[in-house]
Amino acid sequence: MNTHIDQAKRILAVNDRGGYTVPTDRLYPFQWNWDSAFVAMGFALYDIDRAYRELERLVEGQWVDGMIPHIVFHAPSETYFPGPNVWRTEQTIPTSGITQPPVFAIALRKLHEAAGKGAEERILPLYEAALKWHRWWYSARDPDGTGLVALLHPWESGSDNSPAWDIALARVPTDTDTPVVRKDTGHVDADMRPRDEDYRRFIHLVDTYAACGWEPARQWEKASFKVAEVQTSAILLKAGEDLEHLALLFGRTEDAIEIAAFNNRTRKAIMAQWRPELARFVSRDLISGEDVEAATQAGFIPLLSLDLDKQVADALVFEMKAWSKDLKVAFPTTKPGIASWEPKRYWRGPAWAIINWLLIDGLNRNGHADVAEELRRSTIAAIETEGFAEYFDPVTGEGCGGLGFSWTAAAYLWLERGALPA
Ligand code: 2M8
Repeated sequence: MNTHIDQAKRILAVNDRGGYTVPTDRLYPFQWNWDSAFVAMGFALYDIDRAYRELERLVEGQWVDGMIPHIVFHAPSETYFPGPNVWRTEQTIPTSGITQPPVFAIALRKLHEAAGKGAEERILPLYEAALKWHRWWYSARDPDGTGLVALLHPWESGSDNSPAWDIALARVPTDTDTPVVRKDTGHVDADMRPRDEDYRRFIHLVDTYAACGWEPARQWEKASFKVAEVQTSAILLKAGEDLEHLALLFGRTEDAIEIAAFNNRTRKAIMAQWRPELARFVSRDLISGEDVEAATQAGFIPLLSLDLDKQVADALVFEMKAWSKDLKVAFPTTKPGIASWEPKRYWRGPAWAIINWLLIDGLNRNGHADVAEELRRSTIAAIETEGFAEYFDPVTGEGCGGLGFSWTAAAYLWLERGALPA
């Protein structure tokens, strides 16, 4: 018996707060959106009931307009900032007012496959919730029908302080109505976290959107940060493919046609963001109209949801290998050696097991099973050596950030089973 598997399951049990899983104790004491989707896939390997429960509890926080918020504050806690009183969303169950990468429907398909026939009754409300959320993405975050969805806050990307936001975030003022009282730096080393200035801009955006009553059209108009983002769009497309698959299985032909139209639009739009000279896909800053050229992991995530020409896939893989050269743990979230590269600071360099999971699926999809297998093995080795850390310093391999981390445990359970196609 692999004791690491037992440990991973124990972490998920310890982080259970009653049908939902906190990312880690104290640092993140609530339910986070994309964390829960990854965790549900982990549970699906050995406890399908608990896997469904994770998603059901997340959906308790869904808004009437379809948005699934990035945090659901099921129970009070004083160990995190910003809490519900900063978000002021006035929902029955307190939630944040922004969203996070839509991994949900990817998880839903995996749960359905694990549950087998006869599980429709339980999955249908979750399917409906996912469809509502996908509609929200296209109406609220792509009102012009471009096919790329936009983020109005860096936290929506899940890659909070990525160098991808440096130019766009610098335009956001640092003044806030809400006092910024950070709690994160009381739990982990400040050198591993976003800077105070980043936090002031993050909260300035929260204040702005709260003043819009969290109404999507008003937020769109007032946003001083608006990025049509390639990683989120690629995840949305993969989730859209999985949702379309479920719609067809459930005989929901009209839904399937609607979802296929979303998917086709996004597929074409992401492809148009390929930049051969960079050997990466790029996001677009909707305020300046410029490409976001910062060298981050986001540029490779379209592997997950596009069937790329061999030439494009080979160029991406060549670039990924160049970034990974001499590292102890791939894949770095920023290109090593460039000015913004900080191997210990959160999303500015470290390797994250869940990003690797997405890349592994994408590499398998695009005919690079050998590179996928290498990344799978090195992710497993990093976790077995350092434990279930939030993320890893790619140079030293050191586990950093929060410990006993739920999505790292879920990724371990998933990746440990062997190289599986997406
Ligand atoms: C981190 O983000 C939160 C804000 O959502 C924070 O730093 O306070 C990110 O790593 C994000 O991707 C993740 O979902 C969250 C919980 O693990 O933590």
